[in-house]
Amino acid sequence: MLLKKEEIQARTITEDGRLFLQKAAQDGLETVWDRYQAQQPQCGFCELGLSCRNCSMGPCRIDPFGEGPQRGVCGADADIIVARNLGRMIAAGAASHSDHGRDLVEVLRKVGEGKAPGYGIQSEEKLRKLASELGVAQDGKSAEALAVAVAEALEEEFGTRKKALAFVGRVPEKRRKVWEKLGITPRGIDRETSEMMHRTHMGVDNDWKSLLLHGLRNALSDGWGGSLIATEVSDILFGVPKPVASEVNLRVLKEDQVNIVVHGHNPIVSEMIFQAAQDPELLQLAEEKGAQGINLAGLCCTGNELLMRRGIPIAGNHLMTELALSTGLVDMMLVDYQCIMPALGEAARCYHTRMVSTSDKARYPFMEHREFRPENARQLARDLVQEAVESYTRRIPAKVLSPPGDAVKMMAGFSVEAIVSALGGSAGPLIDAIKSGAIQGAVGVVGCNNPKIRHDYGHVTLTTRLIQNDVLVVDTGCAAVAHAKAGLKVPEAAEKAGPGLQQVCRALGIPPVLHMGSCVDNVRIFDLAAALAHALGTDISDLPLAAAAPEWYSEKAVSIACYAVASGVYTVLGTPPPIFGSPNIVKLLTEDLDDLLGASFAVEPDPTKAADLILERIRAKRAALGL
Ligand code: XCC
Ligand code: SF4
Repeated sequence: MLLKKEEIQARTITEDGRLFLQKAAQDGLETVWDRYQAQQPQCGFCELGLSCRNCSMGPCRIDPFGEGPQRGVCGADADIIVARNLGRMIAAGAASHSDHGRDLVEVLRKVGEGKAPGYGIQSEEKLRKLASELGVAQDGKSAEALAVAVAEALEEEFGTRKKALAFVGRVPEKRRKVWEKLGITPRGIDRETSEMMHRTHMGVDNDWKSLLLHGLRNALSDGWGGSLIATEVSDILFGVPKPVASEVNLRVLKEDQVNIVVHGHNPIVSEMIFQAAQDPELLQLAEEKGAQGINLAGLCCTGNELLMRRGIPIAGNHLMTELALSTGLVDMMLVDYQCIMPALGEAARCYHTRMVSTSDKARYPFMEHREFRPENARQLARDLVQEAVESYTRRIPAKVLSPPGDAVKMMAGFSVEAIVSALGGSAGPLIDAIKSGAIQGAVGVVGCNNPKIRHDYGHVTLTTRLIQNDVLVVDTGCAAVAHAKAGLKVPEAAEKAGPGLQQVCRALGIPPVLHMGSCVDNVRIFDLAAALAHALGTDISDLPLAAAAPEWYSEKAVSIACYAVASGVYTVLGTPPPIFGSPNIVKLLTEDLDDLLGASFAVEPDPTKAADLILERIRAKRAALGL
């Protein structure tokens, strides 16, 4: 059934999205938007966070109108139930990022042990830096020996033996004191998540405030632990990102080439596919089959990882993953984990696309499973690229629609190291620009897409308004892809910025919106914020900074938002989190946290209003600094 024009326009602001929503409908493909519609109305108790199924005396729900039951079977009230549910969301998000980090540590160790052919140490400098930060002796150790020792020290971060995670040392002292006072210094990555699961079991922590405080600690174990490890070890293994030019949207898929799309999060798989896709023998094979080459493209965060380090083009963000298949041009899609909709395998059956899952812990219906391990990754990647070439010959011409026009140009690769070097070697010029008011402040616009919000509208509207007001935007994840598609990531986009920011961008040759990577790379933003705070001798919460997740959907985003606020950064959420069943918790998170942490949450689905909230906050922080 064809979709009405208005329906399509209401779903997405993107041109390629609109075209392929119709194509998908023509092909009879069900999308995330169709399923979202079929779910209406969604459960009001769950939306408010007022349902609980933590035990088998339940499930229970609290009547928000005060007429029905106000306690679960165990006696838990609205505050306890909302806090427990939020706590478990944080735990799931922190666990996801941190388990991703752990997989990288495993590869680092195997590289050191010589058991991971094809992988290597791309940044020995970062390895050595991390070693000294972790107190690992370097005395003449080879890079390989050091990799093993550093991996061992990182493994300790996951455990239960420490009083504080090593990377808490990067946090400004004032902030560390705040955490100590509140008792939320993260101790062990797995410990905090495990403790959250314990506390939220029936009959354990029934004080909603203490539950939420532990939620912050759990989130900090992600931000200054699991995610940070994921980013640092990725940099060691695959290189520290540097500014790189690339392209974005579905037009990066090429009709005359073998298209391999990587989707998921962990660069362990995508980097090996990247290597294999350049193998001269495989390129030769592609040519023999009539293809002009092997075209690798990314989706979601593993796409961002490849984009940041290799300039590999990106086909789209979260809500585009099904639509990418509907081009009929994807010869193989390789997935690892997180944000891979279980619907994808079945969707691909409409086309010739080979769907391959690669991680033992992430299986999907209608996908074939080919297990990647450090030991076999190089060979398996080669095999799979070869199979993708075979798959190219089985395209179904009647199902192919090549997106017309050109992809949008973009720039990525802004690691902290790259930003500092663009500034001429220190953060000084950035601080000067903030002091002079040329740049009013900086905001991290991050997070997902969500069919509850018009696709990309939240990101692009918010960010455009911020840069117009001389606020530098840094971004990651699906937000970063949205901004790129909207053309905000080329140096010429400076013309869309206010006069001050425009001048800074032109002088440095950078876009007004800087791509800092995948979602684990949000830690880069906090590294930068901590460095600025150090340089000024203040706390992060004193700086004119903010964060926003206008279209978030994932539990990981909840963890990120919580460590952002706990680190001292005011954070505005577009999609309402399931907390509104507890007025006490809403008040704590949106008001009282300001006194405790110097930062709080706001919930504002309208991105224009969200921008105004942020601008107001930045003005207040500037005034307090006497700027
Ligand atoms: Fe997933 Fe990371 Fe969200 Fe995008 S932004 S939908 S978490 S891919 Ni991470
Ligand atoms: Fe119900 Fe309490 Fe069990 Fe939750 S923990 S399901 S509120 S009895």
